[in-house]
Amino acid sequence: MSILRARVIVAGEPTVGKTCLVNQVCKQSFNHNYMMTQGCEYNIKEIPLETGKSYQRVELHLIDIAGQNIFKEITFELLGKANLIMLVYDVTNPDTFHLLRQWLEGIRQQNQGRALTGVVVANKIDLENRVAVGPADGAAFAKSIGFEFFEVSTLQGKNIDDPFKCLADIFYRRYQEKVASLGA
Ligand SMILES: Nc1nc2c(ncn2[C@@H]2O[C@H](COP(=O)(O)OP(=O)(O)OP(=O)(O)O)[C@@H](O)[C@H]2O)c(=O)[nH]1
Ligand SMILES: [Mg+2]
Repeated sequence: MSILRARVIVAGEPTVGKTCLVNQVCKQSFNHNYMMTQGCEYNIKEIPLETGKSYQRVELHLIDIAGQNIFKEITFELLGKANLIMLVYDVTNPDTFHLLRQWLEGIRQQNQGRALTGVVVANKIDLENRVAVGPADGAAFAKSIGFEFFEVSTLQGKNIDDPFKCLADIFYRRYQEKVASLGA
């Protein structure tokens, strides 16, 4: 068995639910009150993978970045050395969706020369009556940047493990390709 480690940048506008999502997945806890992230928070999520041949573990090192502008100078450097990206928006707030392109640009600027991919996560789908960004738009955006798309409710725990599992799968596939190319 071997362990692969991936640095994942979790980014998006303030209050979209990044910290809640990470805490729900890593610690099974949900905070109803908004506790603004200052700078960044750091968590590790271990994902066991069924690879057919052997038992494989991927550790996602989650860098949960503060969305608030006031931290931008501090957080810019934290966007670097990324292996994967998780972009999160709030389905009730279209601005948080449209601003994901800017987040992606910022992350790309800090990771020049690295091939980056990841997932787009539409959060708060429990707020059914207030949905302002439909899944078709979310999926189209994700496709346009080569990312996978997931709809989740962190509050209800709905689908929350799926984007993390997907990131682990992507990372493992990439690792296998690298190993294959070295052996060739
Ligand atoms: N209804 C609902 N509320 C949620 C959901 N996920 C998070 N929230 C709420 O959204 C608010 C913001 O959550 P955070 O996780 O702190 O947001 P953040 O994206 O980390 O914000 P910054 O740290 O400022 O970047 C909190 O009040 C949460 O309780 C969800 O799936 N549904
Ligand atoms: Mg936060």
